[in-house]
Amino acid sequence: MSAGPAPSRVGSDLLSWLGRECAALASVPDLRTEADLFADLQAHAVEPLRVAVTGDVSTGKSTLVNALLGRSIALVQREETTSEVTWYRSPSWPAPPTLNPRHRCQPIDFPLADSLVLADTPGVNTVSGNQAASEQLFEASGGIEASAGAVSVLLYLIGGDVSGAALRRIRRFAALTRGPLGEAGNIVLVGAKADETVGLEAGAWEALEKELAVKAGHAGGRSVAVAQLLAATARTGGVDAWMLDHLATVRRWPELRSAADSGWGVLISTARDLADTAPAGGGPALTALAEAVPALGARVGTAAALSCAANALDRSPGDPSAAVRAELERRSGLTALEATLSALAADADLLTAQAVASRLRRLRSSLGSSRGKPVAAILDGLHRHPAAVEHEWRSAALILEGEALRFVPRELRLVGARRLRGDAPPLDPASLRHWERYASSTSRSTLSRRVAELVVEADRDNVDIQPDPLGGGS
Ligand SMILES: Nc1nc2c(ncn2[C@@H]2O[C@H](COP(=O)(O)OP(=O)(O)OP(=O)(O)O)[C@@H](O)[C@H]2O)c(=O)[nH]1
Ligand SMILES: [Mg+2]
Repeated sequence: MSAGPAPSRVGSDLLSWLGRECAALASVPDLRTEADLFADLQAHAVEPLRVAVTGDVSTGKSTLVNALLGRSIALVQREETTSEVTWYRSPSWPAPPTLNPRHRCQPIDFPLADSLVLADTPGVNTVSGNQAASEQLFEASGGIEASAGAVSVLLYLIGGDVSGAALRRIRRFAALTRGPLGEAGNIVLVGAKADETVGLEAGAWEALEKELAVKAGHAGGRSVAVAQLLAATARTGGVDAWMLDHLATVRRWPELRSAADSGWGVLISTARDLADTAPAGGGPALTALAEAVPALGARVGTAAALSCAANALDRSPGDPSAAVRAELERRSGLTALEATLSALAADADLLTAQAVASRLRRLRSSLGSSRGKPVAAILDGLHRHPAAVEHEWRSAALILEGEALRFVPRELRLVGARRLRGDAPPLDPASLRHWERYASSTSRSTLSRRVAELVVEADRDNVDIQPDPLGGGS
């Protein structure tokens, strides 16, 4: 075990150092029994950002994972389905040791594979009790298990209202992985199946995102609405000749498009009525459409989405499949979620370091003062690492970019965040005065005062932090 980190380039250097230190713990004679745990801590430190997808049963977690993977790999069904935790990770990352027999690794290349590893998990409220397979990722009973908090970011899918149980679970995870300021900034509330919960109108999505942002503010996170089924269908080959044939039928009969707005039942009865009266050649296609409704529903969720997909054929006569895929993907909102994930992945070094440090802190308490000494030495080294100040500033930036300090005007928050990240010129006098006032206002929370202090400090020190050229996380 080395005495402390060698001072060098900040950022991913810290993680390499942390990974080596965790690996070295395995050779401490007194700690040999924990070898698997140390190997997992090492893997956690050096691999891309660990992201887990969780939420109630059937909120569409596996569908979202398939959309992000661009392939239908995770099993999707109406009823309770996922029973184990599957880690999807680039084949270039060796599998970490299995700390839980109900976790497995699936090597796969996917668009974000260089910047994150993705876990699909059972619902948190299963009848079968399958959530036991993933609980350890999010919570620590007794507050000491170092295998808890083994993910750095949580995507928490919300199917309707944000329940008290969900908020408690989210806050427990935030506490497990908290950063230097007490807030982790590593939680995304996902308004899932938005097509079903609020419909496809842009205004309804804005309202949903605003509502979630308030809750995400309480949870120290950020929020985004998605209709993941539309993205999964667009990206995993769901827009095939069979579907295009049915869309062509919907396109041909304006009555069907308006019927679709009233739901599948009305669409079926309208198609059947039309089939009886349709001129020669139209009947079979209409009857086939009525019969195909359950299978179409499994691809687009709502009849309104089917009608939107048919409208896309009108607008782009060139390549009908590409037009429909583009429309479904646009409606799904998935690119906004991917942008959020990419932004978090750009802070992978920070988020991973804080998650691993939290695990080490719990490990030190569980080992006691004598056996826990080598772990305490690592924590001490982390504290003294040259990256520590930069981490505190970037933590503050993450908080400003999320929803936790929503009462601060958005423009001011974003300028403050950019200043903390060193990629904006000095604050103008009016903004600086705002931040100084926040920093000294006793009516504000400790968190907001500390964040304001750091903005002022970063601005005064005028140090421009350059982004990590390796992208962090590895
Ligand atoms: N309307 C609509 N339905 C969806 C969406 N995403 C998933 N579904 C449907 O919801 C059901 C459950 O989807 P899954 O992806 O299996 O949900 P899950 O959260 O992984 O379920 P468990 O693993 O059992 O907890 C399936 O019938 C999906 O087709 C969506 O964006 N919109
Ligand atoms: Mg599932």
